[in-house]
Amino acid sequence: MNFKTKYNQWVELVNTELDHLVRESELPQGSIFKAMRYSLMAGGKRLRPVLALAVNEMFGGDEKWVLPFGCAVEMIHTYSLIHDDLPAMDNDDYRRGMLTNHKVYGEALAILAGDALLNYAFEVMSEHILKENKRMVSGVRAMNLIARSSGVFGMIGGQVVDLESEGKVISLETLRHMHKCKTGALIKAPILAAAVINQVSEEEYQCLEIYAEKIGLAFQVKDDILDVEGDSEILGKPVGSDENNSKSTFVSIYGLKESKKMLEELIQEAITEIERFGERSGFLKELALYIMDRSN
Ligand code: GRG
Repeated sequence: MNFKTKYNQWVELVNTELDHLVRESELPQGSIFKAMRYSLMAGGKRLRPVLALAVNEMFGGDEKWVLPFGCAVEMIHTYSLIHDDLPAMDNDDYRRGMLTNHKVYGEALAILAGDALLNYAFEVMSEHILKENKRMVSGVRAMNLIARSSGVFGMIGGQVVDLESEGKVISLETLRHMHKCKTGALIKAPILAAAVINQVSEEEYQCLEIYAEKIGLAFQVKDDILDVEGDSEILGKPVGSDENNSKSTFVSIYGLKESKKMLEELIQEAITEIERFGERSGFLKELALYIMDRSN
């Protein structure tokens, strides 16, 4: 099966599971479920759950067991996008080709929808783990990894550095640290969570960690490039927001040409690392190339 077909199959699987996990409700608080579903089911590449599923398959793992962890990361990712778009943060009107959550439901419910998705991610994972005694320890380890990656040592930490860097020229070291936390941590989390669930060896874990860090950084470099030369129709959000918000990006510091070179190098390094797994690495190799060539 070719890469795109396989990717799309996994996207379908994830969408079906998310649709099943977050239902509309007749309860008096029904509006929160609507607001959660609005952003969660608005499309998106589903890159993070696909990464969990791909690593899991590489080790011959049980798809049904890893899927809720992947979906939980997607819920956390969606909460971060809802909050990032709020007037107090980036104040964006469009996301995933649709009006942002606060534009439709108002600021208060959008904040709560983000909070609810974050909380629900941990409800989903913990309920799933509680179902099977035998896999409880590796399940809790995977959940802990996801918690840490989305918190103050990961995504939230990176967002704080981003917020406090606006309008300032920051060093390459700070820029890398910011992106390692803000974007990279939540790309690395599903990869390593699937590794932990499959009880991979120390050597295999390290290899996946390097691959994850390379594609995580490459993902951000590409994001910065797309913000300059992407198509807003395809991206589903306006371009040029980094410049408008006076953000330091790889492009603003290095220029387009150098950023593209950096992107190619990171992807090549990621491929070299994952090739250690031999034939089993086919999908993850192609996925690295997809990150480089993506248009949204
Ligand atoms: C508010 C705690 C908090 C964190 C926000 C993720 C984030 C941190 C901000 C989003 C800003 C941004 C555009 C970051 C660049 C990388 C990124 C996460 C892009 C969006 O991810 P995609 O391209 O989105 O995977 P889809 O919609 O495809 O899921």
